[in-house]
Amino acid sequence: MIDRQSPIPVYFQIEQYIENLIETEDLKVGDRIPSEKEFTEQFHVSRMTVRQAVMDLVVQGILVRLKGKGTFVSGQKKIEKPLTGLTGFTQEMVSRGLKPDSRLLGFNRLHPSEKIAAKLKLAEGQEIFEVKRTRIADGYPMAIETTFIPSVLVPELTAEKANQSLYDYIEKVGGFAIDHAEQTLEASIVTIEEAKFLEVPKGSPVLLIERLSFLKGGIPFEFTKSLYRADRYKFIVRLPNA
Ligand code: 16G
Repeated sequence: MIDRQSPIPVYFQIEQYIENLIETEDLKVGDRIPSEKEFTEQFHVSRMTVRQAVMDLVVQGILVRLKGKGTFVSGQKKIEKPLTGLTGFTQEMVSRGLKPDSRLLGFNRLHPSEKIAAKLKLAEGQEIFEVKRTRIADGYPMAIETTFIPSVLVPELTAEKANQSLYDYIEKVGGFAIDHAEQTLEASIVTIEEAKFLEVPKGSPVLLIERLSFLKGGIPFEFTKSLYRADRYKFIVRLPNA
């Protein structure tokens, strides 16, 4: 089963073997995978090699480790999010049948930095709300988002309201029509603090997305910095023939 002549590292071959068992449904969601000892005997490899393969799959969210019980197939596939179409987190999760939730990490009314003021086209002295949230789907942390909104647009915003859908609030309470957004996407890794909020090992990969969104008439209403877990998200772009 293991090809020692292959340039593909042995741990990676074991990873592929386990992924293949899941694909062919020899291992189903919720099944316990064989123990490190069983794999070591089956493949004649060291425990370290098996551990590396299993940990890689745990970090990707394909397997989940339960203390004292073993390692199981998690059944969590990556969320595939199209990069076209302007939707908010709450709307997106509901449309996938997942229960959206947020944990408020910070809520402040303050004077913006020059960078934020320029992005939101704010006049001197205008304030912003800064809302920092962990975004959760079905109980699992998916992203950390820091949103900046001009306070003049939503003067009555409170911490409690900011912990629900901001897009809903802007449209239903503010009475504004959300029009379009500009977005960038980069690779990044979490800080120690972010790792804690996202419940991932330190140094884990994330997708850093910055979004500047506009109301009808071209008024910028939010600048948001999002860190999406790279093991839970996959972004899809449709490319028409150029
Ligand atoms: C999404 C947006 C974020 C927006 C939020 C509103 C991305 C990368 N980011 O997470 O910019 O502020 O939705 O969601 O998609 P809400 O209506 O649930 O507060």
